[in-house]
Amino acid sequence: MSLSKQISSTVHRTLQESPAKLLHGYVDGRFVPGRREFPDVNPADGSVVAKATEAGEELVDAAVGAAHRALKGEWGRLGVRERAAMMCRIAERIEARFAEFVAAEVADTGKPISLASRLDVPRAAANFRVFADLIKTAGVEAFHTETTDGRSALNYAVRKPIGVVGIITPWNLPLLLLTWKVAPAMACGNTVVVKPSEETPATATLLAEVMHETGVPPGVFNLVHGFGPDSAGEFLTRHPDVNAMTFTGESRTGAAIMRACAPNVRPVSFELGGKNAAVVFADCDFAATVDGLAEAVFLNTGQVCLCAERVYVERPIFEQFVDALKQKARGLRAGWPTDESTTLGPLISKEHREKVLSYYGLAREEGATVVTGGGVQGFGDARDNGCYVEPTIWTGLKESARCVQEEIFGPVCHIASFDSEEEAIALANDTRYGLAASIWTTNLQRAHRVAPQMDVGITWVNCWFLRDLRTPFGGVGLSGIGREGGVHSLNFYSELNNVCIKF
Ligand code: NAD
Ligand code: 6OD
Repeated sequence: MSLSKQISSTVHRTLQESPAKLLHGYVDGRFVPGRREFPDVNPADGSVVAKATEAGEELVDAAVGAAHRALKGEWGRLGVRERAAMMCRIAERIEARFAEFVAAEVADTGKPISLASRLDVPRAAANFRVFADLIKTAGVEAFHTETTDGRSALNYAVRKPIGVVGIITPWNLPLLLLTWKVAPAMACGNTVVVKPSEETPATATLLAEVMHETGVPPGVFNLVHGFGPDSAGEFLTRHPDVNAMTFTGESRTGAAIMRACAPNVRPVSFELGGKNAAVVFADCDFAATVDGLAEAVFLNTGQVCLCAERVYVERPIFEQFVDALKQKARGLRAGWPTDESTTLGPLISKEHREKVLSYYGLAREEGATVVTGGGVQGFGDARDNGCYVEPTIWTGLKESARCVQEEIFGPVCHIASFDSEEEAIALANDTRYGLAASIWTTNLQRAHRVAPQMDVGITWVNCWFLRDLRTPFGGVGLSGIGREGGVHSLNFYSELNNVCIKF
C-alpha cells in the first residue's frame, strides 16, 4: 500500500476507534491515570476523538521526582554518543509509526492530512536527528590566559545538564513544537516533564509510547496532561524542583509562567505570540510572492506564530496584489482534514473560533473594507458543528486599529500600501511583538539593507518558514525571551562550568 493510502486508512481507522481511547500521563516509565477525564475534540466536526486524564498536583510532583532520580541513574551515566544513538532510534520509531502520528495530529487539530504529513511529523523526527548530530559535534570555549607572574592558565568550559526541564507547549503544531524542545533537552543530558496543550494530547502520548519502545530509561521523559491555571501547567511551573522552564504559547501565558518561575529564579525560554509583517516591494517576483504570501497568511488556517497578519505592499502594485491574494484565498479548499485535496482546515476550537470571529466583527466596526471572507462557510454536513471560518482579507484599517495591532491567530490579514523603504520599515516595526518578518524583492541590495532593520528575531527574504534547525529562533518584545535552535538550544539546555587551570 502506498504511504498516502496507508496514512489515509490509519487516519480513518483512528477516527472510528478513538472515542474509546483514554490518554494517560507517562511518569517514571509507566502510563498512569490522572485525577479526572477531559474530552479531546476533533475541531472538524466537534466529535470527541479521545479522552485524556488530567494530572493533579501529586502526579506532577511524582513526575518531577522521577525526573530527578533519572538524572542520577542509567541516563546520567550514558555518554554523549550513546545518548545521541538513542535519539536517532527515537527518530526511527517516529518514522516507523508515521501514519499513526499523522492520524493523531489530524484528529486533534483538524489540520489537513497533507500538512501533517509534510510538516509536523517529519519535523518531529528531524528534531531528534539534528540535535543528536549537534551534541556529538558541539565544541566548548577555551582560552589561553597569560598570568601576571609570567605563567599561564587554560580556561575551558564544561557542558553539563541543567537538570529537570519543564516543557509546556501549544496546540497549533503540537508534535513539532514539543519535540523542538524535548530533543535538545535530552541531547544535553537533561530529563523532562512535558505538558502538551489540553486541546492536543494525542501525539505527545504517542511520543511517550515511542520513548518506552526505544528503551529510554524510566523518568527521562515524563508526560502530564491537563490545563494551565490550577492544573498540570501551573503545578509544573511553580514546582520548586524544576530547574528550567521552556514554553511556547501566548505572551500573556508567558507572563504568568515568568511570575511562577521568579521565586526560585529559574531560567526561562519563551517562544510567544507574533503580529508579523510582510513587506512586498514593487520589484518582487509577483507570482512567487503571491504564492509565498498565500502560505504565510493561510497555512494551518493562520495558526502559526510566524504567519503574516500585516502585509505592506508598495503602492504601484497594491491593487494588483490585493486582487491576486484574494484569488488565492478564494481558491483554498475548506474540506475534511482527511481529504488529500483539503487546503484549509478548521480552527482549533469553538472558543478560538469565537475569538477570531470577534475580530471579523471588530474589523467592520474599525472601518475595514472586507476584500474577501469575513464569515463562516456552510457545509450542510457535520462540518457545520466544526470550527471553520472563511479566509479573510481586509484593507483600509488605521495602523492603530486593534485588528492591526493584536494577534488574531486565524486565516486573516490586513493589507496596506506604502510609498518608500523608510515608511515600510517604520510600519513593519510598529508593533509590540517582534517574532518574524518577510521581505519580498528581487533587489538583493535592498534586501540586505532592509532585513537587519526589522525589529524581530527572524527575517525571511523571498521565502517564509524556511527552517534550518541550526539557526537562532525566537522573538523580541512580546514575542519572547531567548533563542533556541542549534547551539542556542544547547546553551539554554545546559550549564557551563568554566574550569581554569594554572600551569
Ligand atoms: P496558550 O498560552 O493558551 O497555551 C499554551 C500552553 O500553556 C498550553 O499547554 C496551556 O495549557 C498552558 N498554559 C496556559 N496557561 C498556563 C499557566 N497559567 N501556567 C502554565 N501553563 C499554562 O497558547 P495556545 O493558545 O495554546 O497557542 C497559541 C499561542 O501560541 C499564540 O499566541 C501563538 O503565537 C503562540 N505560539 C508561539 C510560537 C513561537 O514559536 N513563538 C509557536 C507556536 C505558538
Ligand atoms: O520551526 C520551529 O522550530 C518553530 N519553533 C516554529 C514555530 C511555529 C509557530 O507556530
